Amino acid sequence: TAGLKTTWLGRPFYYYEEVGSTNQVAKDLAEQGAPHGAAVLAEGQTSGRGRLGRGWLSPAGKGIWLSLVLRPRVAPWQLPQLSLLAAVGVASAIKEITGLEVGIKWPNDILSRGKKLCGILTEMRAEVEITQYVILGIGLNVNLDIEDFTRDLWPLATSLKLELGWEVPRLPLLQSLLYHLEGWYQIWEKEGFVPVRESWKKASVTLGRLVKVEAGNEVYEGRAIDIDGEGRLLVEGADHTLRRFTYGEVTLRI
Ligand code: BT5
Repeated sequence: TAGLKTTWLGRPFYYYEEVGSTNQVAKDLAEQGAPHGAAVLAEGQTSGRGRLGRGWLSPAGKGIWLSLVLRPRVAPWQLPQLSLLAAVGVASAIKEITGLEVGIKWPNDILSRGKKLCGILTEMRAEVEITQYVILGIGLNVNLDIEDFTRDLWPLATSLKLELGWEVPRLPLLQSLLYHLEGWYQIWEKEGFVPVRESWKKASVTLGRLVKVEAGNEVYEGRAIDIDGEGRLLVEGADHTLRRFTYGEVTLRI
């Protein structure tokens, strides 16, 4: 924690050589009372998790596999805002350390040239109207080489090293990431979702595009026109009906 540029995020900081999933470790720590701001980082994960039961490739020493324990004093319906906030924070840190401009695909995939650079997994425990804790999991591909990706993943995924052509030092990137996340979190607490939403929209590669949204058994096609005050995606169909999506898989269409 010596090099941390934050006041509360990343304190305490738990560092592991290898875990199954940092989100699981963070969840266990949260259940045992870990405070708001606690962070869990691992060099490698053996069973990194994506959304909806999917996996996350996390080779040792090549990425930032990070989970944060947050205890926001907000109602559960506001929590999707937090994962959009995380995407904005990640984009800010990448820009600061590498100069790379990334795009955000709703809700919170970070892309470079259309390929996935970072994924975010938010898990929470809430009871009725009260949020107990949120685990914000961030998987950022920093120095993965082509060989690190599986054959089916490589056309869809990338790393900062592969985008930039140079090895990116992970420590300054991690420090910057925590710094920007803390900064955005404080803006969100003080001013609400509006400034976060504006910043998210600037980096969005989804808005204005024709999209296909798969949510549950449903597939809906239309133009993504905005995100609302809850972070939901607004899609306008050919018949001008408007649909809002809280979650779902978005495919961008030309
Ligand atoms: C996500 O899920 O994008 C959320 C990923 C969150 C990972 C972090 S790492 C730290 C923390 N601890 C965890 O256990 N998880 C979090 P989703 O949108 O469902 O995307 C998953 C899909 O992305 C997979 O099914 C693969 O197709 C693809 N994928 C897997 N590993 C990848 C990687 N390293 N880079 C890019 N794409 C990947």
